[in-house]
Amino acid sequence: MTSERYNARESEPRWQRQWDEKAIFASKNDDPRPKYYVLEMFPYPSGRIHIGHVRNYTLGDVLARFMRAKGFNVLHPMGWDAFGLPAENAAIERKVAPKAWTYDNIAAMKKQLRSIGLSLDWSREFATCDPSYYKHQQKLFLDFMKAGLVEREKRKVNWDPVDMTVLANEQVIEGRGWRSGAVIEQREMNQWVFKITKYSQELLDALDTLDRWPDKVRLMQRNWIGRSEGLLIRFALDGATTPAGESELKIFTTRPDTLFGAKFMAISADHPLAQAAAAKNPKLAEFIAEIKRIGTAQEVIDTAEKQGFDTGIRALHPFDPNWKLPVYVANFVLMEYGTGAIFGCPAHDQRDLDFVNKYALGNTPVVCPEGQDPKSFVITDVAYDGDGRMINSRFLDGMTIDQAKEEVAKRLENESRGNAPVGERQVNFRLRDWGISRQRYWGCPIPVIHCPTCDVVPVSDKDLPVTLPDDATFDRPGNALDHHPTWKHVTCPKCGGQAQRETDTMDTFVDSSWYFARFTDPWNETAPTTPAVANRMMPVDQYIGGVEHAILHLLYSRFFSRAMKATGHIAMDEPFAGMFTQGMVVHETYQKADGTYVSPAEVTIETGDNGRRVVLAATGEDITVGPIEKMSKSKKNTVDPDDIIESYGADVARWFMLSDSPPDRDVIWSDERVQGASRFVQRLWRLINESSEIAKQAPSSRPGSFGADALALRKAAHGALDKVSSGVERLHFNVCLAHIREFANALAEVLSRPAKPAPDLAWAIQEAATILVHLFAPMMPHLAEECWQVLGHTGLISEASWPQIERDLLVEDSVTLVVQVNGKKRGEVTVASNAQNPEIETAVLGLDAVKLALDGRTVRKVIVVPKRIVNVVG
Ligand code: ANZ
Ligand code: ZN
Repeated sequence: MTSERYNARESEPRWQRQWDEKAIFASKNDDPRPKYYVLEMFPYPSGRIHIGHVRNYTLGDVLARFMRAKGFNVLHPMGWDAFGLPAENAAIERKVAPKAWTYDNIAAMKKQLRSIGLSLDWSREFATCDPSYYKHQQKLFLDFMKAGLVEREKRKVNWDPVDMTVLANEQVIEGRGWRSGAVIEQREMNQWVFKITKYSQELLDALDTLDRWPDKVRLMQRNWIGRSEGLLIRFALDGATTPAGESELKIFTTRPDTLFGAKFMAISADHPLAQAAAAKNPKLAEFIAEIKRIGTAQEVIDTAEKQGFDTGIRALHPFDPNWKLPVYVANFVLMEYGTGAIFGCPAHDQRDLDFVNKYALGNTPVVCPEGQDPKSFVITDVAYDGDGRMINSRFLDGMTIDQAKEEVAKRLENESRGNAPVGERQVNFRLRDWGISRQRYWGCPIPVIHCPTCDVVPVSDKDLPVTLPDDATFDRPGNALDHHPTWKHVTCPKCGGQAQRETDTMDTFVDSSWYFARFTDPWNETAPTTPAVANRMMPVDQYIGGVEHAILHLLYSRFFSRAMKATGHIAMDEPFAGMFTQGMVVHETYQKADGTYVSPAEVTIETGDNGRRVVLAATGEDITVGPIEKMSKSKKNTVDPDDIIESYGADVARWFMLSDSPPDRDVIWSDERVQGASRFVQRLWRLINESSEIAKQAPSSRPGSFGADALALRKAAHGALDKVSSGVERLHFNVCLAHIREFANALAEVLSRPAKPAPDLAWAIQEAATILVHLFAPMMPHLAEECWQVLGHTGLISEASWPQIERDLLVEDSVTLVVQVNGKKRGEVTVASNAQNPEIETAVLGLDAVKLALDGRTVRKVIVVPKRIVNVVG
């Protein structure tokens, strides 16, 4: 028996080398076994792995190793989401080329990833900044263009005057650039867009089919797509008040039932009517300029105070030509949604209510909650958006909201002005086309050429990839591609004249929208995918990543699959059959008396009778323990995966990550608990070594029968096997770990008995130890390899099959009977060993296999041969 401690530092690299040398995690595309594709969101090569990565990749690795043992051809690849701003910032700050910076980081992080012991197929590795990857992305762009899924559009964009780039709305925080902090300006620019809105309805509908996605993610996508059904209404304008050439105002509303509660109209600052009115009204022009300065990004609009300016124009109520409504320019109306104009009903919309209260326009409630007296129902500060009956609404009075909506729609549809109906039912989506142009160097070049004669000319396939120049300079702000002395100057492929390359590069979200498809055949040099292979290996069976990507990344990927299907690169709509969002790794924060943060590595924690005392290790001064928060550099509450692996080993880090909370919740990093995991590793090591001594005395073949002690241990082993198997499939890892601990305790108890075990028990101990190693192998693969050897097994456990569950051990005192139909075996049934015949008959006749074999015939007789066979005659 060994008294040596398990030495992770010595063992882990040794097994990692063996796995590598035998390339056991490389999956083959022509492997005939059923495939299983596990994917974790690939990392951005920032330079170092952080603890969140360790958690993410450990979750995926457990599943990958388990499915491999279950006999699947597991695809578990890894790559690098390698384009993006930080590389350019490094170039500016440290004078290193973005390419060198990126690839150095990749090398460093790859080394770190290897030390975690992940079962990855590195033969498929690529970085999105490899020309051999983005070449195919350029091809996809051109194919999408031919298919009408790419367009050039004048767009109002968020312009960051410091970073000199266009920002997405999400990158604008309180009106400022997320990186630079500069006040964002609105600019009209020609942008390349992907026509994701062609799929709005489809992307929405298909959410219902994604039953292995978290509900919250589906809800977030649903809201982002934002489908609403409503009515487009053409309001006539009072000619006496209206600028020449304007005669009507189109609005979109989801609440046509509230028309009789209307108090004002509001239009966007970008609305043509606003422009027309401002031409003759300098005060209005000034107001418009002011609200444009603040910006119309959603973020800004939601938080800014509601403001308006009366244009003097009056609109006529569609049901009463004598009812005139003032038309305001308002800062909360977006030009990009609906028609850029609304009618305001303050009693039933909070925003409208805030607005009228500010400008003293009053309100009239038109929906009265059930049970309220309409006469006393008044609205002051809080709008009512619930159910009820129509009031103060002429012919709508007494109707429900739905009835009123229908009535208004019907009447206005049937009324016409000019040659068009006044009302028209309409479906609107919040989802906008995806603007992918970025005025940045370190991204995938957009493969088109601008020719003064021929306009936009696509680069031909044979000229792909359009590669980035290596000698770009970053000594002045703006797009280094644009500044490059020669790169953009080319001859037009069509007319041979002088022309210029597009200098915009693609949004990095494009890079991550199809990498999972590329992983299926990254060796194909001539096409983005090999459809036959991609269609076999896709979709990803289990995708795992942070909830921060729940909207954009997943939606863009879903769009890409559809666009790639439309252009013949893959055959499926949905790229991810299963989606899992993991929680964060969080940690206490530590602060000195002066408020500055110190890192966990700098403090010592003393646990005594008076509770915990935290002091600064260097000086002994008291440290205040602050709230538990997401690990971040600014709060200094991070732990470095390298340090953890160096002191405890990867297996301990992996075990800890999995044990302490459900994978979709946050896990609190705690040194004490990590030490607990470390002690458990040593305990398992002793347990397996002790078991191996006994195993040597076990009979070489399975005993014919088992005594009570052996049976009890076997039941514990197969029970644990059953629970862990189903737990891993559902990613309930923390529950699995609890079962493993419990089973280890049961085995330890048997080993602690003084008497020498009888042969049947020795056999059961050997079996139990082997099962135990199988169970923790996905979580602690290095320790498992070492234990596998100790138990005398040959080969690697990473290549071994998952043990067979003996189901009859799962049922308390049960027997398994062979079930026959007309003498032919159709299955088995496990029943309590004292079960009576009627009970057995019911169980047998309930089996699908029996019903199938009977094929509708009536049962004539059921013969039970006790403890052996049941024959159904029919
Ligand atoms: C009158 C009304 C009365 C409205 C009421 C709401 C409540 P969703 O569900 O998001 O589609 N709206 C329409 N276009 C807008 C724009 N460009 N900018 C800002 N707001 C706009 O919301 C549709 C509702 O949002 C519409 O219905 C309109 O206000 C407003 F008691 O019309 B409603
Ligand atoms: Zn030309």
